[in-house]
Amino acid sequence: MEFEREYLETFAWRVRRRIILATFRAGVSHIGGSLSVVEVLTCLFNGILNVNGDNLFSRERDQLVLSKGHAGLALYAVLAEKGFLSEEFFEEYGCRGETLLGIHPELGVPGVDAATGSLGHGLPLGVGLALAFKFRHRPFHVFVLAGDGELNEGTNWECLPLALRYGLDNLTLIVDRNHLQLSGFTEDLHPLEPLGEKFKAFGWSVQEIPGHDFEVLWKTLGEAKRRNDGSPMVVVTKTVKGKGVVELENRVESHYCGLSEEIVRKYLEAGVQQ
Ligand SMILES: Cc1ncc(C[n+]2csc(CCOP(=O)(O)OP(=O)(O)O)c2C)c(N)n1
Ligand SMILES: [Mg+2]
Repeated sequence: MEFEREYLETFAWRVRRRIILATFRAGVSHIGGSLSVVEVLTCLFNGILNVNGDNLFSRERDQLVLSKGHAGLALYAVLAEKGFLSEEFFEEYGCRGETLLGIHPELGVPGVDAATGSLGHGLPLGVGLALAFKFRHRPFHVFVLAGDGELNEGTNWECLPLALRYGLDNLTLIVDRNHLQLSGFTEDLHPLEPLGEKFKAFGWSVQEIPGHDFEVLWKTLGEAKRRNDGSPMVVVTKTVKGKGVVELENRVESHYCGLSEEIVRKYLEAGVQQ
């Protein structure tokens, strides 16, 4: 697909609407970290990943590991918006009964490539998938989407040298740099800066970009996928936790909370903000 800003903006608005309504129905969700990755996921599923309705369960295509699995609702909302999940199935989110659509992504959900939720395992898994593609001469790309607080897990840092050693230019780590983790700001609790410099010191290519800007995201993620330079890459997307719902933006409480009817109504009435 060509870059179409208006299409992407409308898609993202509709994804946020799904996240908001599903949270309202469920009573509570990891809404803050779901809202901060909407633009990234919107780009990935509208032209970056070669996923379509016919290859949802396949390993013979690009793979996405949603390492910050607590944002599963954002992924489901995108999959539903693409028509990859039925409306009935999407509405199972948050219901207490038997469903595959729980808080964290599970294999068996169409379009979910990795079961995640225990933080710190997505990047090691992504390294393995990218290595397998290299060994088997497959032309596919692996994207791993991780939280910034998630980088507290040592497993992320342990596999950086391995990705470099095997020249995994078919692997891109996206870090959702919203500066908040579960109980506070990352720089107060477990400082990460200078984050880009740290990845560079491991020999990775680094891009630090605004994470809600479609034009920049589209260009950066597209180039990340096309590269062929023998080095793994990290794209640090500077985002706002709770993005799109003013009452939640940049607030610790937005990590896991519910929404008032008034907030839901306000969002729906505001419509797409171009
Ligand atoms: C191994 C592990 N420890 C703890 C948790 C609980 N937990 C869920 S989300 C979260 C905070 C993650 O922060 P961040 O990665 O910055 O997520 P975001 O801001 O994108 O929501 C924690 C500690 C977990 N899921 N897995
Ligand atoms: Mg965070």
